[in-house]
Amino acid sequence: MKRVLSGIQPTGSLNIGTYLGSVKNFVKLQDTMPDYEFFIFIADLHAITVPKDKQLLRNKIRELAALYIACGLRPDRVNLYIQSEIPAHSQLAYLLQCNSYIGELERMTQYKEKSRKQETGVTVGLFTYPTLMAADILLYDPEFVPVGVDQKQHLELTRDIAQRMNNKFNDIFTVPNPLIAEVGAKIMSLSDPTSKMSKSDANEKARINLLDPENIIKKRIKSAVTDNLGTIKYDPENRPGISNLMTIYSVITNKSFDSIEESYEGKGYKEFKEDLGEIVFQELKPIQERYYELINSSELDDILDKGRDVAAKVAFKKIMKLNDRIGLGRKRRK
Ligand code: ATP
Ligand code: LTN
Repeated sequence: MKRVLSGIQPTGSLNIGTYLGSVKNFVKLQDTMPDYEFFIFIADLHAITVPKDKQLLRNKIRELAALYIACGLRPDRVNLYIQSEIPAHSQLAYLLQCNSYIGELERMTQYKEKSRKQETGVTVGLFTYPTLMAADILLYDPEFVPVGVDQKQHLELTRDIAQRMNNKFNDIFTVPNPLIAEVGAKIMSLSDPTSKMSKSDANEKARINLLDPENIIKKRIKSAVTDNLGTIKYDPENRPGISNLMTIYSVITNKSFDSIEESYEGKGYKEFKEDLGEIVFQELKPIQERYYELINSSELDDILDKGRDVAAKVAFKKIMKLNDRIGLGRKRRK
């Protein structure tokens, strides 16, 4: 069966920007691509390329897994697993490192940016991150890998490495294609609508996290920056604040900007924001309810166990095949 694969790092908290811009899309793909098998994993090994607190990391891994299921990833369609529970990821990463060049890793923008920000203690893990990412992908021979634009360069490197390995080791890997989300909704910060809503923004007021309680959700919308024109009109160039709120409204309700404008003609921000607060709350309520059901349940462990078992089998087979083609260990008896 053809496959789609992606990984998510367990850092920060999921907010409505990531949810509306990415997770919701992902949930849609599982239904619109019925001929494909889905592999989605929590990239915890990637998270430790920069130092992490033990308890926080543990909690984030589980939180993210529960949230993805709560947002609608269906365990019968998706193999959801935790990267570090499958040793083949680290094994293949090493084998790929022996077939990658320092020069090509030095060219990676994310490495350049992250290592520049962190003046001392830049780890080898941060440097070799793209070869681990390539391993995550190539183990499973996916045809498509949905990622944000920021990961496109890593995907290109993965393709280069796959082709190089294919030349050396007799077409061992499928060369994957990036599936860059078509520019869907980009949700902006609630306190500065000219920059993206982001989990690393120090200002809490800038975002709504998926697990925020009702009063916080409504408070954040109420205090969202707009302008002093007071009319509900979509004009992202000149009126980014209200346009951003309208985008959130539109993505959740599937209403066009025209019809939103129409229903708020003659009404002001107060009424619009009250409605939007309720709309966002109603969207997040079932997600939160499902999340709290899952987070301490054995159901979540069963989902992650099943995902791990399916993925581990595929991954182990690939490692054995590659070891054999490289000439490692003893020759396998047929
Ligand atoms: P950081 O704050 O570290 O930059 P982030 O909040 O941008 O992180 P990521 O984990 O890098 O989140 O993003 C995961 C996915 O969600 C990416 O595909 C990204 O394009 C998408 N995404 C993140 N924030 C938004 C947003 N505000 N609007 C639309 N899509 C978003
Ligand atoms: N590097 C990615 C997360 C990631 C990933 C992957 C995505 C790790 N391994 C494999 C797709 C396929 C990120 O930081 N968003």
